[in-house]
Amino acid sequence: KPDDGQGAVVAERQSARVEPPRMYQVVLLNDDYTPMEFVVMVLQEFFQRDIETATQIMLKIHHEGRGVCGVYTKDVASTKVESVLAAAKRSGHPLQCTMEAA
Ligand code: TYC
Repeated sequence: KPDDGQGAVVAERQSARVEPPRMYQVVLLNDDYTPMEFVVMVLQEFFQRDIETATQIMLKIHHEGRGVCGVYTKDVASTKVESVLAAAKRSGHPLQCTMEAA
């Protein structure tokens, strides 16, 4: 009996359904004014980093100009960027935070 093609269609739909979501890096940018302690606090508070890892990431940003804080789905990354920018603004620091496709 000839193949009606339904199996392939179902298989295709199933594989499409489990495609992993696109991921986004949340990136912090260096500046000359934001205190190092504030950046470490941000990395602990919003990115669940322990103090040693947070300090390492902060220093990498300080020396290299930018650094990845974490990789998340689009909605989570976007919320983290907004939270960081709000906290920086509230504290009067010029800290900049962006997201980019991983
Ligand atoms: N460069 C800042 C200073 O010397 C520290 C800093 C690190 C600022 C990381 C922003 O994303 C940043 N106080």
